[in-house]
Amino acid sequence: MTQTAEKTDLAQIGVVGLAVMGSNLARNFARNGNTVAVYNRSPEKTRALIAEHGEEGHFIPSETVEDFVASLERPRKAIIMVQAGKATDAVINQLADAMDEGDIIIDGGNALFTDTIRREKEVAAKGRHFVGAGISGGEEGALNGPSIMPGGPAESWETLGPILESIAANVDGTPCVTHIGPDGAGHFVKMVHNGIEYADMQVIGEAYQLLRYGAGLEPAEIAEIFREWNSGDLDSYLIEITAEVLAQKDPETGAPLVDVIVDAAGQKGTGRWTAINGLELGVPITGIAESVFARALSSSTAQRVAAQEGQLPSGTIKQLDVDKAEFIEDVRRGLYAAKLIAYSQGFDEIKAGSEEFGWDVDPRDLATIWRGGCIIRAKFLDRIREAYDNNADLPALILDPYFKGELEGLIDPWRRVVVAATQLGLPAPVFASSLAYYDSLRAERLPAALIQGQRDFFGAHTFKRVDREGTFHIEWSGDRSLTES
Ligand code: NBP
Repeated sequence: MTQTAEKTDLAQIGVVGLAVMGSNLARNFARNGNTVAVYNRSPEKTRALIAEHGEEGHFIPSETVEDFVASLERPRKAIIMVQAGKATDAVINQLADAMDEGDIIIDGGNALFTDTIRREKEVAAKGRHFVGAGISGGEEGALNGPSIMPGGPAESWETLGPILESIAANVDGTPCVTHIGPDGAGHFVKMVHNGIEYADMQVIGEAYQLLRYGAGLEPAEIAEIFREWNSGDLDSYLIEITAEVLAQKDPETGAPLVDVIVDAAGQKGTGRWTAINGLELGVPITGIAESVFARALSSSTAQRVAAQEGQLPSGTIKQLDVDKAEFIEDVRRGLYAAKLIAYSQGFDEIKAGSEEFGWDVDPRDLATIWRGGCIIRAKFLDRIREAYDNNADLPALILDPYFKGELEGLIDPWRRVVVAATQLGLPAPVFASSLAYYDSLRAERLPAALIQGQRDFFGAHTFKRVDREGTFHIEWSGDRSLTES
């Protein structure tokens, strides 16, 4: 069993599931001085990991769950990196049966937080600890330093914390991992992180679309623009990789790669979960929801083909009546504004979820651990941290004085871009819906008053008055007098 272990007879951590994420995570643990127990359902993956990377550190490979568990130091700590859903449940049960009181099972997959809440109860009933940990950064992050969002019991963090800190990304000496809160808190926060990622990617996509088909720029030119943007307020991983993708030529045809990729965006579900949860909690996460819809629309091939073949009218405004350089700068500013809204809404959802489930999540922690390793890492997360440092009860991120100041210079360009996109018939759902959200928040009066009137008319749902307390109804089908209930 102990083929490559030299440092110690037992492993400090184990990894179950050695597909791309699990094997990279195991290598990361090993490279950082930990002895790592590894196990995969099909032994070929375990053997391949040891054959290809065994020399990177100390591994203890096993071909049965029992041997794997026996190779772990107590309290045993095992991270599951298998397919989300039934596979995760199956592995949790196997581990819980083979482990002892006080051992820690960590689910590092993208589980739905309600599953994590359920699993935590089930595992706790067997006397084991269960930690649902969101891990962001994809394959590259798993290998070189992810951002990790562990939930679960606080006492498990005491044992687990140092070992997770040893592999997490590190920014200015601070590891991108901290205990987020009890049971499902970690996976909830990871879910919203992914939702923000959807919105960020969509708004970048919209900016590209506007520059390409509004300003008539070529992908290589737009790549340069994104490269430049990456040195300012928008400095972030997603902007950086956007420049890379846009600059890439198709190795087969030499055409811009973006032109040979089918324009139907895939999704694995975390963005959809974030949108559904936003609806359930009553939190307007318009940027995230629009991004999920935009991906769904992009993949609605039959409808898109029919709409193109039927040649739905586009209107007659074709020319962009703005200076190209000014338009590019407007798009940059509009992108920054819409991105701020997406993050602000995401933090709102986390606050609402934390209150609903009693997690006491600290938004400052997220701004800290998302600065490195994860897909939404961005320079302005430092500013988000400062915003919550200055006021932990900030009603909305965009109400922080720094961000309010930033928005001052963004509003007019943002409006101009939305107008231009509308006139040109270029879809920019996140640019536009974020602006509508922003204006709704600012509005002194919303048409909700009229909606309350309509609801009272057809359903006697009653309404409240602006001038005194109480609940009121108009006798709509009678004498239209006011009654108080
Ligand atoms: P996959 O999600 O592709 O899962 C493959 C792994 O699951 C293999 O090790 C497979 O074992 C194992 N497995 C399955 Br399928 N059914 C099993 C069962 N009933 N019992 C035991 N093992 C089973 O792997 P991945 O892409 O590395 O992702 C792992 C987790 O990390 C997922 O939850 C994913 O959502 C999450 N995640 C992925 C990324 C990413 O960028 N890929 C990023 C962040 C999080 P086998 O070899 O025997 O078939």
